[in-house]
Amino acid sequence: MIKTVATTAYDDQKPGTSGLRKKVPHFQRPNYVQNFIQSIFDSLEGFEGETLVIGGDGRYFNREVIQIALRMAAAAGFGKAMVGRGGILSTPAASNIIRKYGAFGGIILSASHNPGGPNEDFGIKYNAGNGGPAPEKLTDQIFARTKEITEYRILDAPDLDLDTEGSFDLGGMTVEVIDPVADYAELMESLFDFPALKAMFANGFTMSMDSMSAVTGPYAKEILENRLGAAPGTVKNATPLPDFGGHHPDPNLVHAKELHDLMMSAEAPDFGAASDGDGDRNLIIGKGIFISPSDSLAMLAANAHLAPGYAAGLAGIARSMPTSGAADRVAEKFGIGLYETPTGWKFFGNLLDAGMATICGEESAGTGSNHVREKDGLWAVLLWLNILAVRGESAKAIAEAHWKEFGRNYYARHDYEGIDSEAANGLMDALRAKLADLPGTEIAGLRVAAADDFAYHDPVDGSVSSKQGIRVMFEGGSRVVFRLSGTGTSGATLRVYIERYEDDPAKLGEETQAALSDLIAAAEEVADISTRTGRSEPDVIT
Ligand code: G16
Repeated sequence: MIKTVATTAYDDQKPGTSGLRKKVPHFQRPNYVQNFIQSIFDSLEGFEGETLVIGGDGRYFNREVIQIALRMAAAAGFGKAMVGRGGILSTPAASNIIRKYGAFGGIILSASHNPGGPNEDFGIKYNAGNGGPAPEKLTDQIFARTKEITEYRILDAPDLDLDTEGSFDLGGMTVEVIDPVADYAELMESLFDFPALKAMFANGFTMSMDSMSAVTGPYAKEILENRLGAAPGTVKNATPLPDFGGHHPDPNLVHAKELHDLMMSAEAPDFGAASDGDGDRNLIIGKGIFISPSDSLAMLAANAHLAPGYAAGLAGIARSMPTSGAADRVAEKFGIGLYETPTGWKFFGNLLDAGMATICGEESAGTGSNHVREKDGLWAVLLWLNILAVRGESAKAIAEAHWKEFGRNYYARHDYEGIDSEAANGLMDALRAKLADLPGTEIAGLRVAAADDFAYHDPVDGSVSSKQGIRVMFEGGSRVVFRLSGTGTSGATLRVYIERYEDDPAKLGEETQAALSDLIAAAEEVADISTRTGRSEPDVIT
């Protein structure tokens, strides 16, 4: 029986950079989940009898919300729901399932790299039939709907057993509980030279993969250890836990410090990698060298043709605006398009669908390609492995050769987390107000060449997204970029992105923060960071 339940609208269900993210107790408010899911369905058309994919990263509250989503999907008229066993689907795996089985769309439950647990973060996002995050037009519609919703519809039925694979009936809708890993592993096998990787491991190649007690554990174990023959134990923290073992499942140098320390030690294996809560981010650390996400994008793009799936070359490269310009030089060399988008994977979807870009990447530890419509942590790891296998060189040697050929974009991101929202907005407003006067002036000894608030004109659908980050560009090609994060759940997070290009062969091996010190001073001076935020130092530097 379908019940129609009266509800009261909330005014804070605006999806951010990647869906709606809040603390678990916030999601547990009366009908908070139901309102948002109904608002998604109310904003879609033509899904009667179609398939909906549902899965999440296994964090606390995942199972409860999947049961609600299933009952609401049945009430809304979906014909079928595909759910990962145990409610598990990594974000890239969900994107693949949507595409492979021609689903109408999918609901992915995750707050990505944010911590999990009864008082930590949860999230819900909708992905469209191309497998990618809902475009802004749709998230705006969903938000508008959440503000006026008065009722939702739900099937009155008991919970389904999500731990047994098979087909079940739920009020006339078929629920198929599927193996979360198999389709994804098959896709990876179609893109990369598994026999070559197998041979590399058989010849003694060693690696450490930190799955951070998050969703990629079962994927990484199956692919690296079972299919490619990496030594048992190669994948660390391989069991997804609802609270990620109490850690932040964020693959950066702060939260994956153990891996970093190992990779810098005498006992380091040949290669190190990590992924995040929902499996779409990656961290790449070679023996003795951290590869920044921006550099990783450029190096993967420069070498992708060495993997079977990309042997025909790339159609183009896309990167988010705050990501360094390292990939631009690769695109220039290959004579292919380079697209600069706002932060948020959703902006790559049109370029990928139109065949304009093959590889995309972001400074926030995300890289991916046209194989799905999400960034993909394990994909990046496997592409690196494929390149290492073909070139027979270390990651360090490959990085150094890359810098020699293309020059090096020294790059860092400074995050000021959980700052007062008003102070953060005040800082951005003040910067915005002086943009027109900055060109020609000197800041901390550097002359400003240009300054603007980045706006994106989508070349495919003509849509315009403005206010996407403030750029202060200096003579010589260096820049600082300021934006507020769209993924935090408490207060505001100010991100300051700092970049300097260097092609003097004698200056390619500097320590990053030292190489950027004048720009760091300029960022402080132009934005008054310490006075406005009350912080003398960033919380996280990546
Ligand atoms: C999400 C988005 C990414 C974005 C990142 C950081 O990643 O999918 O496109 O780069 O957030 O966004 P912000 O700077 O606004 O916090 P994830 O891995 O959290 O889904």
